[in-house]
Amino acid sequence: MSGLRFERLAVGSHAGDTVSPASRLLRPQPGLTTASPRLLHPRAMVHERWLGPGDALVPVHEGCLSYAIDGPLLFGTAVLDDARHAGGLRGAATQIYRELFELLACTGRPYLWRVWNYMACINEVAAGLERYRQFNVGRQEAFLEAERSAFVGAPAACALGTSHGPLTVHFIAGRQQPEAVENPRQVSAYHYPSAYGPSAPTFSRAALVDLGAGREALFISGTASIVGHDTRHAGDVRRQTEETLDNIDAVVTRAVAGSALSGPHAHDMSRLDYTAYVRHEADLAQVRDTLERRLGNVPAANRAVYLRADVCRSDLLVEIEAQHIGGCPLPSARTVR
Ligand code: 3EB
Repeated sequence: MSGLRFERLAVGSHAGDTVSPASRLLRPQPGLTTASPRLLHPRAMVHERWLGPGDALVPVHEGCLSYAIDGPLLFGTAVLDDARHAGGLRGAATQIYRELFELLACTGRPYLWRVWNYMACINEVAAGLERYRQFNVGRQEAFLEAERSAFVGAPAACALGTSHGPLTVHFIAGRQQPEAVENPRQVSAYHYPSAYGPSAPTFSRAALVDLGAGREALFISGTASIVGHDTRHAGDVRRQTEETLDNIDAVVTRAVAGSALSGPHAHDMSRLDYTAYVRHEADLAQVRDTLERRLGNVPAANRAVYLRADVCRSDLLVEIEAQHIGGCPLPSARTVR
C-alpha cells in the first residue's frame, strides 16, 4: 500500500505569487531557481502537497536531482541549466532523464508515475529547431538508452514553457507499474508524425496506478485541443478549452473501462484536481468560465488552479491536466461486469 495523498490549499493573499504548485513536490536545494509557471488563479497563494506514508522527509541532493524517499514512493525535482549545458536543451534533457533513470533503478522504485517538464522559451527556434522539439529529441534519447519504452507505456507527463529558468523536471515514482491509458480521439503522442519534430514526445495520455487497499490514482497528462494529431480551433480559446475537456472526458472514460474500480464515481470528471495552463493572461476569464460551466458548481471547479505558461505548440492557447488520487473507493469496487 503506497499511502499517496494530495492536498491543495489556498492560503494568504499573496496575489501574483510566482510559486507553481507543482514546484512544491519537493523543494530543490535552497537558492536554486527553477522554471515555474506563474500562478494566475486563485489570487491567494496555493500550497500543493504530495504526501506519502512518512512524515519527516529528508531531501537528498545528488547531481541535478533533489529527491526524497517516502515508503514505497519517490518524490523529486531535477534541475539543469540548459543555457549553460554544452548540449543545450537537448543535452540537458538527456542528462536529466539519464540521472533520473539511474536513481529509479538504484532506489528500487523503477516506475515513473507522473512527470512535469518545465522549460524556458519552449516555442523559440534555436539552431533551426524549436526548443520543445530539441527537448523531445533529448528526452527520447534517454528513454531508449535506458531501454525504457519511449512508446506504449510511457509515463503521464506535461511540458510547458516559462519566461525564464533552467530545465526543471518534477517527478513521482513508485514500485507499482502504472497502466498507460490512451485517448481514442487522439493519435498517441509517441506516434505523432515527423512534421511535429524529429523525435516524438514521450508520454501517455494518462496513467492509472494501483495504490493498494482498493485505492487508485489516475494521472491525466497535459491535454490540449488536438484531435487526431491536428490542432483544432486555432485562435479561439473558448473552443480550444471545450475540445480539451472533451479529450479529458474521453481519457477518463477509457481509464474507467480499464480500472479495477468500476463504480460510477471511481474516476469522474467532476471529481478531478484540475490545473489549467493559459498562454495569454487575458484569456484566463474565458478558460475559467468554460471549465466552470462544463463541470457545474462542484468543488472540483472551484478548486481548479490556473497558471500562466506557454503551451508546446504555438497555436495552442490552453492545456489542462487533471488527476484523481482515490481515497474513498466504493464498496462495489470489484463488481464483475
Ligand atoms: C499534446 O497533446 C500537447 O511533451 O510531455 C501534452 C502533454 C503535451 C505532455 C510532453 C506534451 C507533453 O501533444 C502537448
